[in-house]
Amino acid sequence: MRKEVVLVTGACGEMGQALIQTLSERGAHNILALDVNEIPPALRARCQVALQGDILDQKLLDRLVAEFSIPRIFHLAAVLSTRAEFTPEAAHRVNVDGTLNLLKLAADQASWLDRPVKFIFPSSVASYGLPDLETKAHVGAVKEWEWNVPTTMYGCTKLYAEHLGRYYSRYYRQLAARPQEETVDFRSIRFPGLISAYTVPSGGTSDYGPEMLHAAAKGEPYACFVREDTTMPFMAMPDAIKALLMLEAAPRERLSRQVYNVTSFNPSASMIYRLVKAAFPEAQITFKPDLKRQGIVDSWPVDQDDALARRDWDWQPDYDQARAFDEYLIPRIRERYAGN
Ligand code: AKB
Repeated sequence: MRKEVVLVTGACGEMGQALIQTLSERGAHNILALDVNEIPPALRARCQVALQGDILDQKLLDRLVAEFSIPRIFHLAAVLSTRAEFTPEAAHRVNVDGTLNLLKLAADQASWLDRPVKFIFPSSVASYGLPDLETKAHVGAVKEWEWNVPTTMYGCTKLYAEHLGRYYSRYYRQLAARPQEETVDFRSIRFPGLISAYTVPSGGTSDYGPEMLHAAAKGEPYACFVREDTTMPFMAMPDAIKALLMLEAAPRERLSRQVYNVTSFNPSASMIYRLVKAAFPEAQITFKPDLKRQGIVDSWPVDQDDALARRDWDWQPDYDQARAFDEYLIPRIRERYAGN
């Protein structure tokens, strides 16, 4: 008999770590964590199996299919927006070919299990692309089907992976004599920038928010790489994990779409600066825009309209801007760096 597990790819990433912590606190003892980096002992302790490996390694994925029954997949592994611009083709391989491998694995699993396999996929605000600041100001909060013209390789791969998910869940092997009955139950969330009190992102373009905060808490100087007026949506990490698990648990018949926006607050960079300064008055923060990374954030909307997530699966963030900073980020970050 194959052991039943919940597969989490990108386990060592910011979202992976937070998700595994929450799943294990909720009593999941059957987590199979996969990451291209070595999984640290504290995270490993929360998992039944922790594997270092590449989602592009077909032999490894075949081994997983042979050894495990996998009815739930959180496919979080990805190369983020800034990093992807330096190696677009490599990012495409990880974000698209890697996702394709996982979707194929999910379809095979569904056929073995004779029931749908849940495939939860974090997409991003980077799936949107606005041509200029005037349009960005004019458009405001975007709906899921608007402005799907990303300007980054990361955004292109996220948008395309959403389409692949839709394809695998509805049309995979559509011309076969006997189409597979049970397929992939693909559900995706377009996340805004995420801010965690415990981890610092790497390779993203929304990183200026978390970097400003963590640098201030560590007493390190920080040069913010976007202009003070730069505005995009953000969310505290606990809400991101809550959203993933809520969408996963939502009854399928209530879902009118496969891809949903979620959001929480959308401060300007100068607002983040003020919130950080209020908590850490000694913080040495300057603004030194990097025109190229600035261009990426300028192409992202000021906000996302998450009305459909609220309607279909009762989404609501626990942390608005004030609560995120006052009750989660600032106190937890103080604890995290206390004594440093
Ligand atoms: C990035 O900046 O690449 C990510 C994202 C907005 O999805 N944080």
